[in-house]
Amino acid sequence: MIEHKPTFCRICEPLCGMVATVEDGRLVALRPDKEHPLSAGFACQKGIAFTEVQNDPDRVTTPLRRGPNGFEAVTWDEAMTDIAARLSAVLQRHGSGGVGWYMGNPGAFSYAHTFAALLFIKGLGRHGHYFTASSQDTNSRLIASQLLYGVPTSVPIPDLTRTDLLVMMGANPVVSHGSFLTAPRIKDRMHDIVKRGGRVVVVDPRRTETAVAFEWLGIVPDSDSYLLLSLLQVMFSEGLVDVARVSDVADGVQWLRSLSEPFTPEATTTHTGIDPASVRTLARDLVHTERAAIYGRLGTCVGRYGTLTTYLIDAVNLIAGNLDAPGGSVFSSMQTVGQKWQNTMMGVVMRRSRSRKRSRIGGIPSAIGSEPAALMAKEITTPGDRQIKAMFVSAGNPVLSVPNGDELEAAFGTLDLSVALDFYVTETTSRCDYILPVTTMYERDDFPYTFQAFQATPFRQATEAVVAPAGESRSEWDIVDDLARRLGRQVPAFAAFGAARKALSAFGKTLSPRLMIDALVRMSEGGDRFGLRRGGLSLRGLTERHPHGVVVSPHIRTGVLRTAVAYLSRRVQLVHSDIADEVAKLSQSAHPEGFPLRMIGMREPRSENSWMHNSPMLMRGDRRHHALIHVDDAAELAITDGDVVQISSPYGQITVPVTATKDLVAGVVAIPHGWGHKGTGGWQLANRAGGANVNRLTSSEPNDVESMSGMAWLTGVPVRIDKV
Ligand SMILES: Nc1nc2c(c(=O)[nH]1)N[C@H]1C(S)=C(S)[C@@H](COP(=O)(O)OP(=O)(O)OC[C@H]3O[C@@H](n4cnc5c(=O)[nH]c(N)nc54)[C@H](O)[C@@H]3O)O[C@H]1N2
Ligand SMILES: Nc1nc2c(c(=O)[nH]1)N[C@H]1C(S)=C(S)[C@@H](COP(=O)(O)OP(=O)(O)OC[C@H]3O[C@@H](n4cnc5c(=O)[nH]c(N)nc54)[C@H](O)[C@@H]3O)O[C@H]1N2
Ligand code: SF4
Ligand SMILES: [Mo]
Repeated sequence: MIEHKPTFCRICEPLCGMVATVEDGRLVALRPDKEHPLSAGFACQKGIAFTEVQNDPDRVTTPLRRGPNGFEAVTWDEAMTDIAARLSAVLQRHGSGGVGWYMGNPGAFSYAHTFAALLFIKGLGRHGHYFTASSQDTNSRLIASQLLYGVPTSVPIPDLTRTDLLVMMGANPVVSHGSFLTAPRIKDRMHDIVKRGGRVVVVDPRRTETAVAFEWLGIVPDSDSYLLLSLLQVMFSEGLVDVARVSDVADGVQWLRSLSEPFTPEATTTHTGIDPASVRTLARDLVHTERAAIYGRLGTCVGRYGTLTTYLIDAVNLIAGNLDAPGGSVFSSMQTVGQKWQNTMMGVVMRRSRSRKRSRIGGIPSAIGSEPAALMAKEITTPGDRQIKAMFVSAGNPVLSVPNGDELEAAFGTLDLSVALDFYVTETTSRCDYILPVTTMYERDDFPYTFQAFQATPFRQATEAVVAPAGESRSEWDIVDDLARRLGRQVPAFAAFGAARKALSAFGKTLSPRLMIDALVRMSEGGDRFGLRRGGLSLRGLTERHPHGVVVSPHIRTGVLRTAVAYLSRRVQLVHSDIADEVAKLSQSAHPEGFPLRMIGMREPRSENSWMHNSPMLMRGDRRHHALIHVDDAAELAITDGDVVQISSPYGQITVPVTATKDLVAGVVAIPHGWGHKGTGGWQLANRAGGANVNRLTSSEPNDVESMSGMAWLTGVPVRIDKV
């Protein structure tokens, strides 16, 4: 039997609509959904190629245990009995502080997975170590929000469908398809801005695929704070700021003014490489364009001053009069009933956990309850109270994605217990005692909860699983639920969870994350309020009545700042001594001698971080890892295209072939991450493609972790190139 089931892709953030062709219970093809209101027949190559991941002969579909001769298949019961026993021993000897969980990027695309990881690690006790890919991605964004608005979850996004000037810093949506900005067909939406007479300006050290399509302003890596301080300086000194209006909604406008005062465009040009006249013009345009927004993403989050830079991006939006205004930088959200007080409560909890909880190594304050993954290896190897002895990794490949992969790889070898929840044998999972096979996105029901707050057009879609789990695969939730049952007596929170489950089952309900997500949909904008609003949405209503999804409102609501801000004053807080300290640090930071170049990242259209290099469709044309350097630097070093070079930083080195280009600021080297596959088992095609692990060049030293948010330092890393 052949069926065509509407669903959506969950590889990256636009969540494009897909139609899955299922033949006798097997996924045989994926095609873009023409009836999806926003992606409207668009999907990228990765989305289409997912059939090859789903049916990959290298996929792990039975539990694997590592033995002296490599991995061997075991039954679920064997695996879980042993894991529970060993975990129990760790808990007895070391308490919850002996256990860690790292959840990687794909975890954020499954609400049940996120719940599972949190239930597990927080349920074990107060001292468990929780890490996520967020400390390599976005914690600086979240901490800037916490400072400004009192809560990490109030993250403004550009009002893409209405803006007339979009300044993009450190983002390359033509390749990435947008991040912290869920907008299917984002390239078309940006072209719409130009079509209605507006502009898109891309501030980036590389003339990226996005910069080529719009306007490029080249910048020296990791110098964005200087540019932003100058924009503020110009706005204040030229009297462009409506101080009374801004002071109505924010505290500390004069403080910000003094902070930015020394940073004239003439003073910052040596750092940024941007001429003063361009800075002045940009500042004026941001103020005078009725609908303008400045947006920063990965490139501005992963420098040494990610929190400061992100704070300044929002400050520029605020000072220019563009925050919470149509076409400006706006707060999208599900508009749940009682949102204002939910935010207030959340703000209190987050601020308390931040002031109380610091990482054992490095003393970094907790960022939304998580620790810096860059310090994970040291948390495993450094003796003492709360040393990690048992580690769980779900949906992550930290050996490739986190600074100093070699150190982490070695650290895994010292653990009493290591368990991966994944469907591939990877550079990380191959180091674990167990690999527990999980369901893919098409084998689970879903509602993209994490991305609701970033929707450029408020939209809802939910999906049921389109195929049954392959082999013996199980969902992350079922795995954690099983472990919680086995540890029930020992862990009070799990015992309480078990009791609640029992109580609910008496009413014919299953205690699962689905129950909570359904409640959320029902109580938010467009929801059915549990029957009080006829025709409103519920999770089931979404899948049954709106299989292609539904737009709940044509635009993001504005005028919501007092709800977005969680401080009781309901006013944006600009004054923070940590921010002043970071500004002071800016001028002190020097680069080490002997490393004249700066390394930046580069995402590729046919890669998704480290995990799609085993798809033949995506690896066509003998794709290989390579770095880009500027033609002038290549000439100086007598390097020609295709030469294999050694790239060294103060922290490590790699060898990789290079290509010379004019599309870079001179002195910059761009290297994609997610390569460096190795090993004999596991993903065979990926292993053959090999490449180098760029995170051998990045630092896992506590001093190199951004002190406010625990972010890994991934851009602007000093490097040197030598011919080999
Ligand atoms: N095809 C593809 N799509 C993806 C992914 C993928 O691996 N492949 N990964 C997904 C993930 S996990 C994420 S988080 C998103 C990220 O999506 P984006 O936020 O769009 O990030 P990138 O594509 O990495 O683009 C970051 C840009 O910042 C620039 N940059 C580097 N350093 C600096 C700097 O100091 N200042 C400035 N102004 N710019 C700088 C880089 O040159 C690069 O063009 O993409 C997602 N989408
Ligand atoms: N130098 C440098 N380093 C970077 C970056 C950079 O730009 N430069 N980018 C950073 C960013 S933004 C990110 S998000 C991280 C990503 O880093 P990670 O999240 O640590 O790694 P991924 O490569 O995304 O690996 C995802 C893993 O999840 C598995 N997987 C896929 N779907 C599922 C699922 O549904 N369930 C489970 N359990 N497993 C699944 C895949 O098989 C794969 O093993 O990398 C970061 N590292
Ligand atoms: S752009 Fe992202 S969400 Fe859309 S099809 Fe491609 S991988 Fe999937
Ligand atoms: Mo990411």
